[in-house]
Amino acid sequence: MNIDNYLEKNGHSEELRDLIKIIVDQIRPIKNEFLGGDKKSGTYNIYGEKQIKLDKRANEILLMAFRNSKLVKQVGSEEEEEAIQMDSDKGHFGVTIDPLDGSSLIPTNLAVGIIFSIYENGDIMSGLKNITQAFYVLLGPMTLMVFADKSGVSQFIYNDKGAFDLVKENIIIPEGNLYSPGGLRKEWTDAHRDLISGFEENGFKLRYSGSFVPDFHQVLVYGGIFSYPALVDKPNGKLRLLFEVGPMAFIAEKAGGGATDGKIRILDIIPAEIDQRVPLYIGSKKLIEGIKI
Ligand code: P6P
Repeated sequence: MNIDNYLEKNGHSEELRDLIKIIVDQIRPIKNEFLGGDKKSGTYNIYGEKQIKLDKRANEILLMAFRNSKLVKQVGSEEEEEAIQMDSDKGHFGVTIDPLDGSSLIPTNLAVGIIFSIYENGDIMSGLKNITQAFYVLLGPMTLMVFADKSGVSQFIYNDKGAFDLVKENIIIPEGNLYSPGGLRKEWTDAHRDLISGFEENGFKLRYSGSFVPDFHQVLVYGGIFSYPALVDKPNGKLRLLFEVGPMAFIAEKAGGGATDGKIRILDIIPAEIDQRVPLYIGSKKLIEGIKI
C-alpha cells in the first residue's frame, strides 16, 4: 500500500491526498540538489544561521509546488521571515515547513530531514492544538516518511519509483534509555545538568548527531528522550516552535509519547511570533511526564 492508498483508507479528503502527492513529488528534485554539493549561499536566515544553497533550493522547490497547487492558503517556512499567503481556490491548508533541517551535516553525509505540519483551518498561528497532520521525511541510508494524523503514526519507505510504501502502522514510542542532551554542556542550566546526570547514572545511552529528525527518529523507534533545553544565555533554547518542535510534538503524542518545554505541553502553546523558539523535551511518555524543569 502506498501513502495515497493509506490516506484514502484513513478517510482523508481528495485535497489532502493531492497535497501529499505534490509533496512526495518534490522529494526526488530535492535529493537531486544534493548532487551539486553544499555550495555556500553567502546568506543568513532570520536566526543568523548561514544558509547553504540546499536550504534555499529545498525551500524554493516546496514553495513553488505549493503555489502551483492552489491547495495552500498560507505557508510558514523556517527559511522565510514571514508567513506567505497564496492563491488557494482548490484548497485551504496552512502548512509549515523546515525545508532541510540539519543541513550543516550534509558535507559529512549524515542524515537530515524535512519537517511538515498541516493546519486544515488554514491558520498556522492559531495554536499547535490545531495541527491536523504532521510528518517528516528522513533522508538517511533509506528515505523514510513518518506520518501522523488523528488515527496514529505510520512509516513509509521511498521506493525506486518515487513513491512511499507503507512499512509500519500504529507506531508507539516504547519506554527506552536513549538520550540526546542538546546544547553546549557549559551553557546548561543546573536543572538540565541534574536531569542529564540522572540519565547517565541510570545507564542511559547518549545519541546525538546534531540533526533533529534522525535524533528524534531513533527515540521513536527505541524509546528515550530528545532534548534541546533552555540555556543559560538562551532561555528559549534553539529549536523553532512552528517548524521543528510543533510537528514533532504532534507526532510524539500520536505515538503515545509526550513533548514539553519543561513546564507545559508543547501542543498547548499558541505561537506569539512566527520565529518563536522553545526549549524541548520529547520522547517516551513516562520520561516526559517526569520532566519538571
Ligand atoms: P546544535 C539543526 O540546525 C537544528 O535545528 C536541529 O536539527 C538540531 O537538533 C539542532 O539544531 C542542533 O543544534 O546546537 O547541537 O548544533
